[in-house]
Amino acid sequence: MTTVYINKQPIEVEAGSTIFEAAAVAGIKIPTLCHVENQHPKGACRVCMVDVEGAKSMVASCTTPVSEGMKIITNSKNVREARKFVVELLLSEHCGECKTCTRNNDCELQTLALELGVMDITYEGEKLKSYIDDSTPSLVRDSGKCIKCRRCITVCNEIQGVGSLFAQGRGFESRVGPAFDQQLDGVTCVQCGQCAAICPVGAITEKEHIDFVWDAIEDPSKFVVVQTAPAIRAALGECFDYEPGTLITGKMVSALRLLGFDRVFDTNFTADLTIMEEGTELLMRLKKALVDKQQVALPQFTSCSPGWIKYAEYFYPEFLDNISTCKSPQQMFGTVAKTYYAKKTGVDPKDVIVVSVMPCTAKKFEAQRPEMNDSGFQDVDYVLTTRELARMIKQSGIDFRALKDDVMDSPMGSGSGAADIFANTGGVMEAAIRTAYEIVTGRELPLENLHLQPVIGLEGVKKASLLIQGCKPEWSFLEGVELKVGVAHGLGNARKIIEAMRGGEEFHFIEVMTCPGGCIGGGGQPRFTTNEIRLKRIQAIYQEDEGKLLRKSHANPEVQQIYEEFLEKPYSHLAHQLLHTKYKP
Ligand code: HC1
Repeated sequence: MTTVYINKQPIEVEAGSTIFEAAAVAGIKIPTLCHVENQHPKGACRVCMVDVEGAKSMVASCTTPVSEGMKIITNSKNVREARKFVVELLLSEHCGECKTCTRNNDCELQTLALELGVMDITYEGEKLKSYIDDSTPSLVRDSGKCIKCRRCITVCNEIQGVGSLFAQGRGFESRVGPAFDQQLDGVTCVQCGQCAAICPVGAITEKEHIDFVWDAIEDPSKFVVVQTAPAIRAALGECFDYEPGTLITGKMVSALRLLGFDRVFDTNFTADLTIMEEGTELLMRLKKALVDKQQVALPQFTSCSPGWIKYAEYFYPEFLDNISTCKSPQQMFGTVAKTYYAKKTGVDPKDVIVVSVMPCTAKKFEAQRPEMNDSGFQDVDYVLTTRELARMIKQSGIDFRALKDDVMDSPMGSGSGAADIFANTGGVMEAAIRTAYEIVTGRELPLENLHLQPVIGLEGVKKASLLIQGCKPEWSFLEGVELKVGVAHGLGNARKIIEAMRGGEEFHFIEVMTCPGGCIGGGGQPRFTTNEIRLKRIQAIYQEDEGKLLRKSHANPEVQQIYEEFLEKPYSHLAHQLLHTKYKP
């Protein structure tokens, strides 16, 4: 341990800590615009300046390690003036018009300027050029608002391992973006939006669908249905000042009705449907490999996270056959809304508009993929992020906190606890095992054994191995098989598990979620997500699961109903036609 003095108070910190970390231990907040949790500090923004006795000049606290007896001042006129100076310089070239910026009142630079008492920009000079890149369906970049803090570069390269954003140029000409000033659609961007979630200003944001959705709602010829992803219910409340991890499912349903949607449904319904289809697919692959001795692509990868699909297309096209052919629950929902539901209710499918509320920016891209039109129309029309839904609720003047709880419409509004946990890393795996166990053994999985502990939590790569015993006669080929499963969240971790696989490690089934923590940490979720917040959202999702009587996908009566009335059985011809797809390199 090392003893340092912060503002004259002695404090013991771990040797090798930075001043920034030591101050946090002492409960002192040092402002920063470039820090990324658990990542090597970059010292890019220079806002975290502190005085150190004996140093020639002020130092950036995030890159300066502590030493024994170091005397640090974090709060003095000098320090405050230095930070104010840095913020003024940033503002002097920043061409953000706060009044019309989507980040107004939610901007770290704006907040810091206010906190530091910046009332005037003394250094007015040339402004950055505003170059707008809206080349992808999901994201919009505005170079004029970029403060070059490099947080987006850190998440894109060091956490996601995608490598689409870099710093380039020098001095006033320096800028952040894809190499050689290309647009995002010209590089390997997977549109996960982790850059948009961590950007301190309005330089990278989701491409808004709000106005399209308002137009659809106000068009009397349209029947507008909305689906909400599992992760929304554990995070939307943060936009209305609830503590992270507060479940607001019932209020969310009420708000969606007040916004004017004709029906309010749950993506959880199709998450349960996904388990039926994806579980069947896995069992078929295993049968082909073990009984028919056919060459079959194993392990099977999950397919619900569109950033992961895009990542595999760019970096691991040789594994595309390993990805489950199931569409994601979002896309399955769109397809059955425009076929099964339209037919059942007598609405012309051409008039059905499907809106999704997703924690994910890449879902906007997924909805527009050319493969996603098996209903005869684009299956999902518009995708709102959690943040966009919050903006719509605020635009409409709804007092969210005062709303009463409501429930989703039926059918297609019921989801099991297994569907809820899709929102967390490890959740799809656990949901699949809950169902596969009962199908294969014919025995009920006791409630106390529902959680698959080794795949729960924020470890980047998780593994479990399950010995299959007591199979029904038709599944006897699985008797004694040790099922090996893996879970990765964050694309950097996906790379690790794939490389382990390439190195000879055996898996049968692997869940990959694009974003750290899974969808609860998606690029469209309320800012700013830390691991502490991720854990609180995860806790809320398990609370939702544990509070339900219905906790297994195959037991969902609405799922049983759609098979009886429409799809016939999992993996049927019609199910294959509507719910499955094939990704092309
Ligand atoms: Fe997800 Fe999914 S869980 S991908 O993380 O499979 O976005 O929440 O909706 O489609 O159900 C996201 C969340 C979401 C899909 C489901």
